[in-house]
This record gives sequence, structure tokens and C-alpha cells, in this order.
Amino acid sequence: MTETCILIGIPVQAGTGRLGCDMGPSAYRAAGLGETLADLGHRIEDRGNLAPGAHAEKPHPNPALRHLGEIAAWTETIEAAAYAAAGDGLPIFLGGDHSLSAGTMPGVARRAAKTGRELFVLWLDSHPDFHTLETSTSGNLHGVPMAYATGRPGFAGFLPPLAATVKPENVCMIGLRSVDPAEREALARTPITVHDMRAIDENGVAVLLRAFIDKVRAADGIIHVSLDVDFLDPDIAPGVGTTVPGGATFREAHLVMEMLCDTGLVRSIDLVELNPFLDERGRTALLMVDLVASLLGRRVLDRPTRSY
Ligand code: B3U
Ligand code: MN
Ligand code: MN
Repeated sequence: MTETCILIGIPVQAGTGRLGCDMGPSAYRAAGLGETLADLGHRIEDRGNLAPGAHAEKPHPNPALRHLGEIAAWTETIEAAAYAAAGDGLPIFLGGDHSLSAGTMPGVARRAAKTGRELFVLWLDSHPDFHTLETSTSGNLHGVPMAYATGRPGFAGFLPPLAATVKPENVCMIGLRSVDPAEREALARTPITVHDMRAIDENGVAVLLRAFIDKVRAADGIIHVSLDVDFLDPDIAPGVGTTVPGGATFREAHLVMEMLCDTGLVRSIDLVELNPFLDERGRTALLMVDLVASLLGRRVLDRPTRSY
């Protein structure tokens, strides 16, 4: 299927503890993301990079929080851009740190609500990013977007209430291996589907993903994919601030993308946490581009639909 892929650079790095993620959008462009997707037959529209609106620092009772005012300003801009782009094609959000998903998920959720389709989120990450402003101990706001987008309380003083949230029962996390105690307790009280690395090792990633896809199909839903570089094992993807050992392999990651491709249901994608300063000759950026290519139609052999 030919898609209109809308590239949107989001050079936010205020949500992390280290600098370098702001070079992510340039690295994806230098790694040939647009050309690669064009070669697969897609239309490409590059909307350039977003910037946050004017902002002042926001005080908060949690003294650990960093850059709350800046991330609030980014989130408003990103939500509006995501809502608009999801009405025009298939947006690919080029991060930037994972705080950007506090804007992309509500934005695509607002678009899905308007079109009457049920939105599902596939969260590929070693972390659940399920802290609230109250529970974060690092103060890094890339640790909160899933809690925010699913409407958890604990975001007073951040932004006005969201127009649309993601239903927690529609979220599936795969790849978890770094979960803070407050996140673990909160996840246990939600209907979010959580699969840690052990679940992948015991079952194989295809079994986990197939169950999610079947659920999406049963609801006639659409999928937003949020791909954090640290979903991947750091041996194959070193260009990331938080390297967590024991991640998804090259083959597991491509299989996930190929199975998603077969569904034709992915309508938006976040590519987050790439830190080109920490990369080795662009190999992480190139791998991420190859994964997106698998998600959008690159294949070795033609197979009958649904033969995964
Ligand atoms: N949960 C920790 C660590 C973390 C979350 N996301 C990343 N790291 N990349 C935190 O800081 O909230
Ligand atoms: Mn993340
Ligand atoms: Mn992560």
C-alpha cells in the first residue's frame, strides 16, 4: 500500500539527563529515511522540525523535576502537529527524547476519535515511562509520557486537560527490563498489557505481538507504534543515552516490524531516544531506518497475507 509518510522532526532533549538527542532528526535524514521510504513506493512529505512555543519555568512541589515549562510547551506544539499530520497521512515523528510521546499519542488519539477508529498503542521500550510528575525521582520527563497520555492523575500544573487520551486497555508494552518501583505498582493497577524480556524469551515475540494484533483487528482499530531505541539490545544500537543490556535482537525487531506491516493498520510512528553523539558511525540511525523500512513494506519474499 502506498502511504503518504509525513516526516516531523522533534529535536527535544530537555526530557533526558544528557545532551545529544536534539541531533536525532538530522541523523534520520542523513541516514536516508526519506529516500528509503520513497524507494519503497511511498510519497514523502518532510515538514521540517518543530520548536516549542515561548515558555517560562513552571514551579512544582516535586523538586526533582527538570524543564517542566519547556516540556509543557513542546507537548502543546507536538499534540497539535500530530493531530494535523494524522489527518493528512502517516506521520513519522523523529525524536528527540521520549517526552515527545506526551504530545504525539494524545494528538493521534484526538484524530482517531474524530474519525471513529479505536486507537491502540504498541510501546517498544525497555522502560514503561509510566511515572507521574509526583512519582518521578530522576526528574527526567522522558519517564512520564505513557502515564500522561493514558490520563493518569498526577499531572496538575502541567497543561490544561487533554482533549483525548489513550485507553490503557489498548496499550501493549513489549521489551520491558527497567521498571522503577512506583511504575511497577502503578502498572499492576492498570489494564495495560505488559511483556518484559522474560515474556519474549519464554514465548517468542511473535506470539505476544499476534495476540495484540488480533485484539486490534477485533476492535477494527488502528495502531500507533512508539519505538524507543533502547528496546533494542545496546550491542546493535549503541546510540542511546540509557543503554539497558538484554534487549531485543536484530531479528526480533525486524520480525515485529514485518508483522506490523502485514496488518496495514499502523497509522503513526514515534522514533525516540536516538542520541547521534553516542552512536558509532551512524549505525543506530541506519538500523532504525531499516526497521521503519520493514514496517513500511521492505520484504525478502512475498508471502500470502496473514501468514506470519
Ligand atoms: N524510569 C527512569 C529511567 C528512564 C525512563 N526512561 C528512560 N530512562 N530512558 C526515569 O528516569 O524515570
Ligand atoms: Mn522510553
Ligand atoms: Mn527507554
